[in-house]
Amino acid sequence: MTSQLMTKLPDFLNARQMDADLGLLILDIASSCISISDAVRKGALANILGSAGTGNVQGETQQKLDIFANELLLKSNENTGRLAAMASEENEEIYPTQISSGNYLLLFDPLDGSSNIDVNVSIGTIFSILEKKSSDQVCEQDFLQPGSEQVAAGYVLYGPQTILVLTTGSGVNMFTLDQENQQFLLTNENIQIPKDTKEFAINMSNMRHWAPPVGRYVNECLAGSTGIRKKDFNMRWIASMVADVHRILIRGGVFMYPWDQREPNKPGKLRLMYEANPMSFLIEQAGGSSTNGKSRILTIQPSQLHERVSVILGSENEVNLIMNYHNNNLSGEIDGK
Ligand code: AHM
Ligand code: MG
Repeated sequence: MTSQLMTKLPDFLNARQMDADLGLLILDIASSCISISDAVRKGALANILGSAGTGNVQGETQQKLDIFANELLLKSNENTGRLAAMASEENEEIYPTQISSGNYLLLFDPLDGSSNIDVNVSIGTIFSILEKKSSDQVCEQDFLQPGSEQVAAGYVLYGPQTILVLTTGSGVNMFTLDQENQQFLLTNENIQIPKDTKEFAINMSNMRHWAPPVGRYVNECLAGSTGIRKKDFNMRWIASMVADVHRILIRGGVFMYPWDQREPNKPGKLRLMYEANPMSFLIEQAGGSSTNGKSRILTIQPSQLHERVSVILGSENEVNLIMNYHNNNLSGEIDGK
């Protein structure tokens, strides 16, 4: 099909007969991400690479692009009247909008995979949309809803192509940015993740710190066709959750960023509300599964905006196996001896 015949994002949203403000909010986010994509593509030419020399609420050093993407999303969404408030990985507190009467709440990780910015590897923006349920003045409590309450979620991947992946609760669809006309066109409909896989994604350098069920699972994958799994596995780790999840949506696989002993008091590295929840919504809508090892991520009741969570998601049968190892505490060996 030529690009002239492909469905444009606004037409796709109109055909879904969703609440008009929700459709417009998704278009606002898409438009902000086109601007972020332009900056990513200019890189050094726009003096956008390198450290900003500041830190965020997570204690992480901010890159110039983290700050640029964050400011762009905040500023371009604060006067639309569609949002009551926003929350970002880069802001400790919630960000009430100028016209805080909007019905929606937007959460985002403006630039995920920051360690990949300066080495020209894929990065992305992750977003989650909730309804504001109370009529009181907006506060952090309004955001603390389980992921199952999301009305829409998605990400924009800044890779060889810029791709928007979106769910509004009835399947997952992908749109590719037509650079020339600055618009997203529908390129993959109703994505389904294969139930089985031979590919896993985890940062192997943390192996000695993992809990026994994770160690057991990975060791069984590494044992390949002569081991208990009776098949050879492949491994990938891009260190951009957006890019790793995108691969899983396209060809299956399992992604893990589990709790580990480096920071035993934290449940994991990734953030529940603007990383794990939107990705879990997409994965489930595409027929996959997502868990913290014991429970479905989308059922977790958040107690803080920036809370962290252990994440295991992807092909259903594989995630179920890892969950089974956690629930039955079938530890096995971590070091493979
Ligand atoms: P960020 O939001 O600060 O970029 O951190 C999240 C990223 C994920 O995209 C990725 O899966 C993970 O951190 C990689 O972590 P590590 O460098 O420990 O492998
Ligand atoms: Mg992130």
